[in-house]
Amino acid sequence: MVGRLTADARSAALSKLIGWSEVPGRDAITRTFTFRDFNEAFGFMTRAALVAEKNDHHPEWRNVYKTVEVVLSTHDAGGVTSRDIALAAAMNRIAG
Ligand code: HBI
Repeated sequence: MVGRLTADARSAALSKLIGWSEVPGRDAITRTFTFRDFNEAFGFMTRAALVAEKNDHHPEWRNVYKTVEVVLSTHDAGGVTSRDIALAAAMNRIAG
């Protein structure tokens, strides 16, 4: 199992991830993506879901119309790991 990142390592990784920030009071990271419409938001979720399933690492997320609110944390490890950073980077690439 991959281990939780230290606070310093998490900050360093976050500084390279546009739009992502720490969740207050929880060892997790979050970003809210806003698209032009529901179609684009759901297209993003579909592509991100394929990456998540391929890597066996899944997001907590909530879709309301054209926004997708994502929270990433590695449940097995009880906090943010390199797997969350990798999925966050993939989501940023998918969102363009
Ligand atoms: N997704 N975010 C997240 N965290 C996990 O620990 C996790 C997961 N998806 C699948 C998964 N773990 C499995 O490896 C275990 O539940 C068996």
